[in-house]
Amino acid sequence: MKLIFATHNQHKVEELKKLVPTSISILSLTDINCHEDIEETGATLEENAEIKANFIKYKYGLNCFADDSGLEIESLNGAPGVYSARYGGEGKNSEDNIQKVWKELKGKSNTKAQFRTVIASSFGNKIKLFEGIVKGNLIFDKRGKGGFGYDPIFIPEGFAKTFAELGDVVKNRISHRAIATQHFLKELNQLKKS
Ligand code: ITT
Repeated sequence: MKLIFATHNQHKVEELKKLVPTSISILSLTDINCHEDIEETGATLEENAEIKANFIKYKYGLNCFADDSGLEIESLNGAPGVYSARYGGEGKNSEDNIQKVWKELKGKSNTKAQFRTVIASSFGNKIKLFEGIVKGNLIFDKRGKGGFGYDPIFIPEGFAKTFAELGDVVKNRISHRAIATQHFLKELNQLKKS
């Protein structure tokens, strides 16, 4: 089965490919020759995930899914959340985003944060949403070379290393994206049976 993943983020595509069974081949927007930047105008992760999935549905008439993810920091009332990609400026630059997190957290002792992913699937005329959350703590230095985005400063609960240090295998077992993908795969299995 072929599934379109409505994202331009190659890191996400690589993670997803490792999360789904080999019977499902994941095609990114680049793979279907869609190079447009889909404007994420929603006020929530849910709205943005739907916007991305609907864009592909209406433009190409293809079944697809999209994920919108963000880092939600407790002492910043859930910021950057839906604005995680451009928190440090328009460039979508991970280094700038991390610097901005550190600046906003300065002087705060509560470093609790969570990553949240919302997957929107669009099959036929139905949109469905699936959520995944991983809780953890932020640190004030960058550790590790794996992952992407905020991974070098995020230590998931129950671990002593950042997502960037833990690497793909562990991240893909416990991450926000892995949990949301498991829910989505259950739904796919139901669809196949019906
Ligand atoms: P698409 O919209 O094309 O899917 P994007 O990079 O803009 O790609 P999101 O809006 O979902 O993706 O994600 C917002 C930002 O949150 C992203 O750019 C990263 O900085 C961060 N992020 C998302 N998932 C992450 C993860 O698993 N680990 C670390 N940071 C992550």
